[in-house]
Amino acid sequence: TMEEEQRSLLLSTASRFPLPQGFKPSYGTAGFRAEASLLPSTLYRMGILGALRALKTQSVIGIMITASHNQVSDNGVKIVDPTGGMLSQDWEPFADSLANAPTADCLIQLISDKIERCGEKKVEVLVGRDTRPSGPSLLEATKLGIGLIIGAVAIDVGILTTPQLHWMVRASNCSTRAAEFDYFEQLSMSFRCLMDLIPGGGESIEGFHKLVVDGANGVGGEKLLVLKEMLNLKGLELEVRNTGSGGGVLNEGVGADFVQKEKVVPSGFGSQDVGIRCASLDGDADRFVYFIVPSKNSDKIELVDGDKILSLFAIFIKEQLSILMKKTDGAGNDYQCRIGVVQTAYANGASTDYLKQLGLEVVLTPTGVKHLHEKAAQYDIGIYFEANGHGTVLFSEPFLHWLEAKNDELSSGAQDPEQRNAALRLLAVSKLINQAIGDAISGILLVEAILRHMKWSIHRWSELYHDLPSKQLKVKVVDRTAVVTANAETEVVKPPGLQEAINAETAKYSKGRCFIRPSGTEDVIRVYAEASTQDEANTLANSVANLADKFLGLGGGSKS
Ligand code: G16
Repeated sequence: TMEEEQRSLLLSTASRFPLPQGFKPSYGTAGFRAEASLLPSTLYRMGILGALRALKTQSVIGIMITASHNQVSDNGVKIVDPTGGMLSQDWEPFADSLANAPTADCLIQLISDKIERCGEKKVEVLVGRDTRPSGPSLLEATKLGIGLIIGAVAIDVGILTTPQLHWMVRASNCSTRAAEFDYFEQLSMSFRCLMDLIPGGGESIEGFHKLVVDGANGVGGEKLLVLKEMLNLKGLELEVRNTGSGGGVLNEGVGADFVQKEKVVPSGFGSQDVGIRCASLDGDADRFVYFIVPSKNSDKIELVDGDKILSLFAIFIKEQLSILMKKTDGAGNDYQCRIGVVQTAYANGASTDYLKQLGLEVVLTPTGVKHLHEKAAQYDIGIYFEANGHGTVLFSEPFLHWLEAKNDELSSGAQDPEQRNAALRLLAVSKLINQAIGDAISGILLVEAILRHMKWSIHRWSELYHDLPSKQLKVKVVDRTAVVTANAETEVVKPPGLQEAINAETAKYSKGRCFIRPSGTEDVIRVYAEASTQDEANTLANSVANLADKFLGLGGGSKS
C-alpha cells in the first residue's frame, strides 16, 4: 500500500490535475492522444504508471510526450518498457484505469493495488518530448506524477525523437553508454563501417545525387543536422528542409504521414526536386518514406513506402546471409538462421507477393508497432514495416553471438574476404538499425548505405515491383469503438452485416481488396482499398466509406 506521506502528496497534487469532464482517455495504437489541453491529468497519471513500472521491473522506463503524426494542437504519451519496446500489453488495462480514475481516492486505491517495493536502489524514469508547444507543461505534470512514487526519480532528457528515447532506455538497461551523443556515435560509426565495406568504395558513385529530407517541421530535422555534422558524409550530399526553424507548422502539408496518405509533394518541395531522392520523416521521427517528384507539372509524387523499404532491407540482408553461409569447406553452415518478414493489412498486395517470391516467410499482424515488433522478435532476423514507414530489423541474441564468433573465425583464417565482409556488414546493420523501435534517422542511413552498395538509384529501387493502386480514407462516425475486427484487421465482426456488405462491394473489382478499422490515434474509421486501377481503388474506397457511414455514421458522409 501507499505510505502516508505519499497519500497526502497525492491528495494535494491530484486536485491540480482533474480529469476533464466527459474526457475518456483510451490507450490506443501507441498510447494516449488527445487535444493537448485535455491531457495534464493523463500525463500526471502516466508519470505515476511509469514509476510503478520502473519499481516493478527494477529497470529504467521511458515516457515520451508526443502525438507523432497528429496535428500540432494535439499531444500524447508513449511509454517505453525496459527492453526499449512499447509498454507491455498486459499493462494497458491498468493504464486505462489509471487515466480514467474519477477521484483521488480511486487513484490511491489503484496505486496501492499495484505498488511494489523491492530494494533500496532508486529507479529512473526518463522523460523525453517532441517540439510541441504543449510539451513543457505536460512534462511538469509527468514529473509530479513520477515524484509521487517513493523510490522512483524523473530524469528530464529534453527534446528527442521518439526512437532516441527508446534507444536510451534500452541502452541504460543493458548498462551501455546511453547519452544522446552515444546514439549519434553508434549510428555514424556503423554507417561508416557499411560504406567502407562497399566493393570499390561507396563515395564517388556516378549519378548519386543528393538526398533531400523533409523534417515535417518536427524534431527529426534538427537531429538529422546534428548527425550530418558528425558523419562527414563526403560523397553524400544531405539537405534538410522543414526543420521547423523556418516557421512552418508541424505535420501541416509536410511529413511522412501526409506524403504517404495524400501522395502529393510536401510543402517546401517542388519542380527543383524533379527526379532526385527525397525522404520524409514524421513529427517524432519514428517513421519515414522516400519519394520522387516525377515531373514539373504535377503535384503528384512517386511514393517509395515502408513496404519497399522493407523489401530493400530484405534483399540486402538475404544476400549477405547467403554469402556468409556459402559452403567453403564442404561442412556447410552451423546455424539455421530464421528470417521472417512482418507486415500489416495495409501492406500493398504487390509487396507481399514480391516478398513471398523472394522465398521469405511473411506474416501479418494488426496495426501498431507493438504487434509487429513482438512477432518480429520471434525470428533470428525479423524485418518488420508498416506501409506508413514505421519499422526496423531485429536480430536475436543467439544469432548475434553466433555472428560475432563467426566473424572472429573468419578473420583468423585465410578464407574468402567477401565472406568476412558479409559478417561485418550484418553486424554493422544490427548496430545501425534501432533494435528498440522503428527509427527514421537510422532507417534512412541504412537505405542510403544499401543503395550505394547495390549501386541503385531510387528509380531502380522503386521499380522492384509495381504497387497496386490503393486509396485510404478516414470516416468520422458516432462511436468508432463500435467496429470490432478480426484476422489482423482484415475482417469486421461487429456491427453484424457490415463485412458481408464490404465483401459484396469488393467482389465487383478486379484485384479488389478492402478493409476498415478504427484508428487508435485519431477519432476516425480508416478505410483502405486496392484495385487494378486508381479509379477503381478510389471508387471502392468511397463506396466502402459510405457503407461505414450507413452502418455507424453521422449520416451525410463526412469522409476525407
Ligand atoms: C502510430 C503507431 C503506428 C500506427 C500509427 C497509425 O504511429 O506507432 O504503428 O501505424 O500510429 O495508427 P492508427 O491507424 O491506429 O491511427 P505514430 O507515428 O503516429 O506514433
